[in-house]
Amino acid sequence: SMREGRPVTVETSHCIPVREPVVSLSVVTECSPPTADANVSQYACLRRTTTENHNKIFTDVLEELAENSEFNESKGPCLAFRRAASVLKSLPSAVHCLGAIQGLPCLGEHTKAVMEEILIFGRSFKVEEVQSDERYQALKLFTSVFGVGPKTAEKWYRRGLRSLKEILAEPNIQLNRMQRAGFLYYRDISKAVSKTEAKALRSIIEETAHWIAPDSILALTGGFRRGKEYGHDVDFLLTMPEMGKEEGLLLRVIDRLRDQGILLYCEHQGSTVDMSKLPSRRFEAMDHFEKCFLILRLEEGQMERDEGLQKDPGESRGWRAVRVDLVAPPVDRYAFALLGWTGSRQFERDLRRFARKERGMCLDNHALYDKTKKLFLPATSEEDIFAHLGLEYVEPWQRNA
Ligand code: DCT
Ligand code: MG
Repeated sequence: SMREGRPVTVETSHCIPVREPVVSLSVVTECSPPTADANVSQYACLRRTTTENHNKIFTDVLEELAENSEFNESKGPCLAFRRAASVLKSLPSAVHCLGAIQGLPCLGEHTKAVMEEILIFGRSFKVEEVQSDERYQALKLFTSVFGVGPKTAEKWYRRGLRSLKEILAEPNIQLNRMQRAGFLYYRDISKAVSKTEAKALRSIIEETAHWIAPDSILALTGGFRRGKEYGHDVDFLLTMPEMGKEEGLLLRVIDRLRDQGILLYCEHQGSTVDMSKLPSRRFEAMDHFEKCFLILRLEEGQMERDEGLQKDPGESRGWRAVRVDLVAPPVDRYAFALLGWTGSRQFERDLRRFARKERGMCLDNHALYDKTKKLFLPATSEEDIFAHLGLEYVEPWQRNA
C-alpha cells in the first residue's frame, strides 16, 4: 500500500537522503487543542471506530511495523504497534502534533518516535528500513499466497528462495492443495474484493442455500458487515432457525455450488465443537464450527451494471476468482459466532481481554462463561452479549478498530 508522505528529500542513486524537516519543529512541542481526551479507553470495545480513518499516515506505518514484528516473532512489540494503530483509528480528527496524543492510551515510546518522524519529515525512516529488508519482503510476498502462513514462508526463505517464480520452479517443494489453489488464482485473490462483488456473492449463496432449505439464514459478516468498501475475502454465516437442522446443509450448499460450475476450490472442515472444553482461552485458536474455505468464480454479468461496464472489455475475461469463508454454527451459538466473525480482529481481541480482565469472564466465538458464577451466559443476539459484559452496544460499523 502506498503512503502519501510528502517527498522531503533530494535523492539520487549515489547520495544519502538528506533528512530535512518539512515542517517547523513546533509540531513536536506546540499544539493545537489536544485531540486526546482522557476519555479514550485502552479497550477497543469501549471505543467507536468507523471506516473513516483520519490518521492513515500513521496507522499504515504502525501496522507494517506490527507485521514485521510478527515475522520476527516479537509478540509484545507486534501487539503494541497494533494497539497503537487501533487507538489512532478511533480519533475524530488527524493528529498534527505530538501534544495532541498526550494522555492517549497504548502509545509507547517506539510508537511516539515513529509518529514524530512522520510529523517532522513526512515519512518514517524506520518503516522504510523494514520495507527494504530482504527477509521482510520475501515473507510478505510468500504469506500473500492463500494457504501460506509465516512458518512455511520462513522455511522457503531459509532455503534461499526469494520470489514466487523460484518457489514454483523448485522441484523439492511440495505444495499442498490449498497452496496450489493459492498460486493458481494468485492474481485474482490478491486483488481487493469490492462491496458490489460481495453483494453479488451474497445473492448467489443465498439463492443456493434457499433452494436447498428455504428457511436457512445467511448473514454477511467480516469487514463488509462493518461497512468496508473493500476486503480480502467475503465472510458468511449460515444457519437454520431450528437446532440441529443445520447439519448437512453446508455440504449440500457446496455440492450445489459445484453443480453450478462456480466452485473453484473448497476446503471443508467438519464441526469439532465440544461444549465440555469451552470456552477456549486462546483467541487465535480457530473456532470449532463446521466451515469451508472457498474460491468461487464470480461472473461479471452477475454484478451490478456500473462496475461491470467500467472495465476495459479487451482486458476483461468476464469473471474473477474470489475467496469466500462460509461458517455454519448451530443457531444457539449464532450470536457468538456473528460477534466473533464480524471482527475486526483488534476489536475481538479487546472484547476477550476486557471480558477476562474486567469481568472475570471468558468469551470466544462459541460462548461466554462467567468464571465467578461458574456458568455459561446464553445469548440470542449480539446485544445480549454486550449486556452480559456490561458494555454499551457497539454497532458493527463502529467496530473497525
Ligand atoms: N475470525 C475468527 N476466526 C478465524 C478467522 C477470522 O474469528 N479463524 C474473525 C476475525 C475477523 C473476522 O473473522 C473476519 O476475518 P477476516 O476476513 O480475516 O477479516 P476482515 O475484517 O473481514 O478483513 P478483510 O476485509 O481483509 O477480509
Ligand atoms: Mg473478510
